[in-house]
Amino acid sequence: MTVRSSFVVVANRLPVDEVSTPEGRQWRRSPGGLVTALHPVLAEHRGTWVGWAGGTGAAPEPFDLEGIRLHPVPLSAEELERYYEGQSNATIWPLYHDAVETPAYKRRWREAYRLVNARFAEAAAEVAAEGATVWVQDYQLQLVPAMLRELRPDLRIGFFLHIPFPPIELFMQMPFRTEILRGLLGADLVGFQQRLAAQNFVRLARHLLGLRYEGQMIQVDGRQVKAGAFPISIDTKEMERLAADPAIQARAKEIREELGNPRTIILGVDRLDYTKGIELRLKAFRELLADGKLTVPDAVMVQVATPSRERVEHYQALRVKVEREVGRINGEFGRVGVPAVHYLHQSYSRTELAAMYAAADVMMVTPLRDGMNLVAKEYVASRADHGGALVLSEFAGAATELRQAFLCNPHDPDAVKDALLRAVHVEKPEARRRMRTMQRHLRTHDVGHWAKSFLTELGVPDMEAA
Ligand code: GDG
Repeated sequence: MTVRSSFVVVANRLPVDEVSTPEGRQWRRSPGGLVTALHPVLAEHRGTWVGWAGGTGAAPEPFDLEGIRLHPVPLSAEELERYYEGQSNATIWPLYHDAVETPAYKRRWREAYRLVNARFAEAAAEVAAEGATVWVQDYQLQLVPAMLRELRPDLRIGFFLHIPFPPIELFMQMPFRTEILRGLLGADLVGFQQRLAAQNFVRLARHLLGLRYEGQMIQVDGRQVKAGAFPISIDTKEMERLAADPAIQARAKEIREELGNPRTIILGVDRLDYTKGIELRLKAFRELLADGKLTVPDAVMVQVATPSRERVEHYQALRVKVEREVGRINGEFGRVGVPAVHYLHQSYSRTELAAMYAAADVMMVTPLRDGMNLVAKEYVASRADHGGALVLSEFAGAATELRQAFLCNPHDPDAVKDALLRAVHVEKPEARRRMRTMQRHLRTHDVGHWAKSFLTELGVPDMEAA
């Protein structure tokens, strides 16, 4: 029997992983800010999360986990390749990130995207109770709001885009641009990370469809669609608690020792993605070593590059480029037993990441374009000791809030080098002042605040009262 919910989240992935245990294979809630933020609302409303469970072929039956109903949507191997790797990650992802890599356009990807979006919309329509609120997440599902409205005009529909929304000139490249825009306009509220992105969206609605808007309210077919900025954040308390754990502090000390107790540890943590500016960060480090402004083993760099989208071509090419640069730096500046760059193409546990944050003197977050960037926020929240310094790209959404970071333009190698040097040499009291201000901001602007602001604006009654 289908369980119907008054609150439904629709996202590409379900917030669970299937793990092997002595009792057999079981589902476990995956760590992540989104599910942490939405869990209380979902639990209170007997909420349902609609999404792909991983794997291809038939989907598992809907099931309950920790007070949430999980409703898996199936994907075939071909759909995974066309809808997810193709249209989502080789067309929309690069286009929305300033086309820093050339987007590829393929009809069969588009068709799969349409088909899969329709499947998600149907699943949401099936599980939503009369008058329910449905919150659709991210760029993989931009057609869902309109498709769902068509099926269920009684619903209140929200959409949040986790990545940037491009300016008109770029968006206009997309072959099925009108369909995407119409898809998004099916929502009552369309949320973005940045005010500028929301502006791009309302202007696009006028440009492409001739729609009228006032402020951030667009008039569509006699309805009103609101656009707005809702900068996402992290579970600040949880990050602070993790970082304060004595076991993590001890592990941080051990990491420093394993690296040879250098004066300065420079850290990068990213999915291995061409938007994250990993290469330009390595280049800045190499040039500073060549200029003699930094020396090994006084300064070492640790770059965690979590494997990501490994079947997409641009990602394969990036891996080759990054690994060549790491080899070059270590070849020129490393010594026996003392590499200049510790490059880790691996995934780590949250606790090991927290220990790395605690061990790092300088964190480098240098994306060419990023919707928000949670790593920057995690690093700041984990420095309860008020130590450490953050180098942050102006093109990360996080730069709007973390003004006390060492901000830089990642397209300008000299600006990156300058920011890195300033962060390395900052006086302790100044570093502390900067950290403290940013931490205060994150305590009030955590992921719970994000979810609450969005849902209140969307008109979820209990959120307003909460
Ligand atoms: C998209 C937008 C926006 C990374 N390596 C490991 C690991 N991580 C965790 C980090 C962080 C998350 O993954 C990455 O989040 P980011 O925000 O940095 O980047 P995207 O994945 O590109 O996320 C972005 C975000 O959506 C939310 O709206 O901020 O702009 O692009 O939490 O800690 N976690 C673990 N092991 C790893 O090796 N456990």
